[in-house]
Amino acid sequence: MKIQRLALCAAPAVLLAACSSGASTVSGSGSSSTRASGSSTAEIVVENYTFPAIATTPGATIRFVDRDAEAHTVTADDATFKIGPFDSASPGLLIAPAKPGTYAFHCEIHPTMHGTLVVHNP
Ligand SMILES: [Cu+2]
Repeated sequence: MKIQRLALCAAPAVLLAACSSGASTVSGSGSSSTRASGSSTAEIVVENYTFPAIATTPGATIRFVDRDAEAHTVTADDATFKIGPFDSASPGLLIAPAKPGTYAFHCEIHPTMHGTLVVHNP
């Protein structure tokens, strides 16, 4: 399901425009913004130039899916981690820090974008 939609969005400009303009209504199979899949991989949707709150466990893999027209980065304010730029064609993968705590991060491309990654004790 998801792969099919990605494939459509990767098709020529006309389709791509259709995909992005319909994004708000075609939110798909009820998957909301923050969803921990139960395994150690969580998927985070970055949409409307906003990061959702993220809670995870040490060493977990977090997949950032970009639904905006522009690329983003996830850069810890204290430089503990940095991924990206990633965009709608290729998600970003972040391995959560091993040390529990609260990490503030931002997007280097859009200085107004800020988020918080909370790493819980395992
Ligand atoms: Cu950004």
